Amino acid sequence: MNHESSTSLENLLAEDRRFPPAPEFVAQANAGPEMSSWAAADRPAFWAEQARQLLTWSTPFTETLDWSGAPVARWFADGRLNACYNAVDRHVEAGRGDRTALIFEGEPGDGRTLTYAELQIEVSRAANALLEIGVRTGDRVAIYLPMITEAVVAMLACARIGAVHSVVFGGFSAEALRSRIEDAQAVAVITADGGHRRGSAAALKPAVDEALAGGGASVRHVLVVRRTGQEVAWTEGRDVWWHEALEQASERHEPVQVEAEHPLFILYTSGTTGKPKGILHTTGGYLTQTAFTHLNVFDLKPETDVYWCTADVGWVTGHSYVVYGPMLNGATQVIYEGTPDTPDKGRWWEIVAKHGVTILYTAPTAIRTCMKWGEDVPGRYDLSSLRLLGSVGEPINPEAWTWYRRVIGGDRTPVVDTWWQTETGAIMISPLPGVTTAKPGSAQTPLPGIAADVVDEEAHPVENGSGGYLVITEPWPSMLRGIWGDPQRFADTYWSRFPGIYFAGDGAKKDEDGDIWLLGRVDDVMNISGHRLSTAEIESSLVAHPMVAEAAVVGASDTTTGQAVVAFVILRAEYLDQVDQEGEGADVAATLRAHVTKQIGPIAKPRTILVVTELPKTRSGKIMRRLLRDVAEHRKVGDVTTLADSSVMDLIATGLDKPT
Ligand code: 6R9
Repeated sequence: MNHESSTSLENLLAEDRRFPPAPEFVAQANAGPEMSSWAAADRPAFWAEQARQLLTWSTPFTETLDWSGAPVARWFADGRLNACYNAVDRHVEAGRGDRTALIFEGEPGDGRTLTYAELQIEVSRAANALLEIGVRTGDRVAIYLPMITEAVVAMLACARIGAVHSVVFGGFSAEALRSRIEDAQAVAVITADGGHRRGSAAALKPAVDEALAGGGASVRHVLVVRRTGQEVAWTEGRDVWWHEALEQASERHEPVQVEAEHPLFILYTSGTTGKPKGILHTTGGYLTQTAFTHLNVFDLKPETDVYWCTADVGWVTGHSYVVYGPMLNGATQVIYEGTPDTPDKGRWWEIVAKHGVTILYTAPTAIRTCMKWGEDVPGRYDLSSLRLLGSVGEPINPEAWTWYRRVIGGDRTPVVDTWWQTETGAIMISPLPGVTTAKPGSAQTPLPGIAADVVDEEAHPVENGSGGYLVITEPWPSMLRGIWGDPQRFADTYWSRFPGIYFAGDGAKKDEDGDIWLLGRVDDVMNISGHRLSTAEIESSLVAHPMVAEAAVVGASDTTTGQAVVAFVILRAEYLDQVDQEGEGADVAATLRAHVTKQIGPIAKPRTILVVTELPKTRSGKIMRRLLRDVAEHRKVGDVTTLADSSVMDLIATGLDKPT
């Protein structure tokens, strides 16, 4: 365990505030204490029952779990179903078509609501439009959109025809989009002219054009949503307006019933190497666990709740808790296009008050930002509709947790700290709001049907009161089925550290009651504002710049974003000569920041760039990021005995007088 983990651990375990669920909440809660014992008695049978209760199958399954091909699980494999039918059509067929599905808030203040019946028509038209441009069952479709209703419709339309969506976050660069399109061999891209961000129209289509100019030969068509109305370049024969295609398409479409193990989506996430991993999720198991967790962790009452998850569909949280989980349960939900401070810092709370939001799910980084802005901002709005708050994406520090409950939740609402990953597909560890006495800062207990533990180096469960590695010891329905096109990497990445056991990459601790406290990643993956980024990915981007000879990137603690990117770079000698002559050294940081933004996206942009003459390396040539983290966090540098040359740290320390 590294230095900062052990420090934060002491802070965390000094946290002794307790929040038992209110009796009124317990009395109406969806999940009670009996659920855990039922699930523990027969895990597969528990999930089979959830799959039957929560989903509609065109062919009921008779097999529950097949683990004979481990680590690739097959759940409910002989059943057939359609994800979009389950998320939309069946609610209409059951007479609930008039219920509002989506309440859209555009950043400029425009809005739109869609009922389930209206959504059924729109997804049917979109499915027909996809068929019209030649997309077929099993094909991959890249989606590169702002947070608008069409993003939800596009994903569901793919699922409706059995095509596999690969959503690429709209904040990612053309280069990131190109590599994802090529890895998945996508046949079509769905994008928009642009989206509204921080008060202006941010273009998206040019990035698609650039991505396809530099590769992406598999793409035959680009569907373009008109959102901002800005000018777009047009490639005749390839580009098609979304609204025109939908207008011409029939509003009737029969959902394609697929096998439970049919791929539903690929979502790329950062690993420890430079190449992002295409995490593959399939249909039946994924839908079962997203529906189950959404219903029980958020205690959803579909008739009365107004749910809002602030995540973008570009992240897994947007997949599982904007699109699939809520819609499978027939929820009414808000989606918001823009930033929390546009036009002012009260925007989120204005939305909560305006729509009477009852359940809010967001990330610690957003909560800490609101704390910084001051409690008088939310204090200006009526937030009394809220009855449950959720957190996801990174460890939530107890101060942020208690602030969230007190200021946003009026000292009344349960707070659920939900631990999960792109790979797990759905929530794995979280309090149950009507059962668990909450501890600020702890995700606490594996959900019913989930087997998680904290183990030592030898895979032995640690004693209560000790720390180690968080692992999942039994297969779960929404587990990833692999890394797209790379089964070996799947086995190596998740199943080799502790053979036969899924290792998530997180450090954790069990307290005296056996509750789990997450301590952050133990690998070279950073968590910036709840978004995963790999040090290697940013390093390889930096060294791709002609100015840079070598680079090392670390995630340093940051009070707002959790971690921030700090880059140590060694410049090429030729460049240094040039700087000396022209005195342009100050531009180094700006140039490299712009370069990383272009290559990966703004979230990967280093907060700090330090120009150094050496990097600390072990004798085997591995960069010792631990030491660089000490420097980046202004700590006394730790043990340097494994360095090939221990004087390097002195060189770095002296060079730090002028951080750029
Ligand atoms: C859903 C999501 C996964 C990584 C994960 C962990 C961190 C997520 C957390 C949490 C502590 C929580 N993480 N939720 N850490 N407490 N409640 O965020 O997926 O983007 O794949 O990130 O995020 O480190 O390993 P993803």
